[in-house]
Amino acid sequence: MKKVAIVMGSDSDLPVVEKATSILKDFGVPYEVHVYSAHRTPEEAREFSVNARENGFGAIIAAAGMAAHLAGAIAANTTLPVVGIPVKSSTLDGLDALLSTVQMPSGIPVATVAINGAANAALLCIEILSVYEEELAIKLKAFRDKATSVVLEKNSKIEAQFNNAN
Ligand code: RP5
Repeated sequence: MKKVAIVMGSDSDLPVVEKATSILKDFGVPYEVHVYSAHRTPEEAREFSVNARENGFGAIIAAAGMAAHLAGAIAANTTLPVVGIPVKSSTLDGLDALLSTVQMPSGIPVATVAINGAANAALLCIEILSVYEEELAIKLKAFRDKATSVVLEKNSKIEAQFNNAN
């Protein structure tokens, strides 16, 4: 199976990124985690991206905050799918990172998830790998079915609480 790379701009992004590592682990998807900054280590970020496909990766998650150019800088140097996580920092509530990550020029796509949306970043990468990995497609279906059951159970409780008295 191809690996998922998670690259973050700083180790301070780790609390956000851990939601993605947890899901990848649960699904049995091999992954690596790296710290490369588009601004502080541009050469290393480029080197990693250029070699990512031949190093066995199938998708890359890039998490960064503030003027978050990491996902775009990685996407510029690989044709692997890149999923960007805008990380919320202490100012501007993550809107800075969201706009920096999502507003890519035509031709260099970055699939941007919600601010701090690491769970969806992992799930999107798993969906990408599931095109060729039937085992992952089955696990994704089970994951969705479980989410459905959880909501229906909540609905039953709420309906019992509010509707039976009418
Ligand atoms: C970004 O700047 C990083 O991705 C991080 O979200 C933010 C702050 O980095 P540190 O100053 O904590 O290293 O490049």
